Amino acid sequence: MSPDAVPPGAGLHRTLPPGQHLVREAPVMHYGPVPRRRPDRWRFTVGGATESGEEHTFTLPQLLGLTRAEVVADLHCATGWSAADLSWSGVLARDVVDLAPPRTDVEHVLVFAEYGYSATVRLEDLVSGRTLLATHHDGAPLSDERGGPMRLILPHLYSWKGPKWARGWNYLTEVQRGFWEERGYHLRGDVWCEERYTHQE
Ligand SMILES: Nc1nc2c(c(=O)[nH]1)N[C@H]1C(S)=C(S)[C@@H](COP(=O)(O)O)O[C@H]1N2
Ligand SMILES: [Mo]
Repeated sequence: MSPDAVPPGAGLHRTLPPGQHLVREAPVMHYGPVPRRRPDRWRFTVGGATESGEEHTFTLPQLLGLTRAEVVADLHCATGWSAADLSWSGVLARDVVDLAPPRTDVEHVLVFAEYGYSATVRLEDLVSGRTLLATHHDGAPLSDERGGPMRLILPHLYSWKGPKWARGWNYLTEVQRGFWEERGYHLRGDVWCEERYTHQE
């Protein structure tokens, strides 16, 4: 058991997804360096197969002006740890989809972040009522290492599907695999169905 694993009986009695163990705190985990903030240049871009055929771009103040939403959710890393009851706030990804809608034949999006990180997400997962473009954690703005100014929180999928430093998504009419989906991980990644690996697709 890793040092920060919670011993059985010590904490909450909760149902974890299959194959996951509870840790007290989510370790900071990502591939590559933490990007430097450039608020003046920061844009969130929704492109690909949009309904209008045009790319939509949003500044951070524009996104911060949308209706605020709060989600309490666990983080489930595909390596096996889960951190429980993290509180996030931000704006619903669904509200951004409404402002920048896809064509009717779109089933997936490729969410992208700084430095070329990306994740494939089903459109139906993106528009779930609990999918958040989070700007805050525990009431404070997201730190650099936790993905500030914005990260995607998708509670029912493994957390690799939630890019930190998110910068937009492209609507796909043909499936395109993201960073981990190209490296052996599952296209959908539902934690409750334990969809970890490509060979399970
Ligand atoms: N941009 C980016 N976002 C990322 C990753 C990454 O490598 N790059 N890793 C993902 C993975 S695998 C996990 S488990 C979570 C970890 O979030 P945390 O550092 O807040 O614990 O970030 C996800 N988001
Ligand atoms: Mo992860």
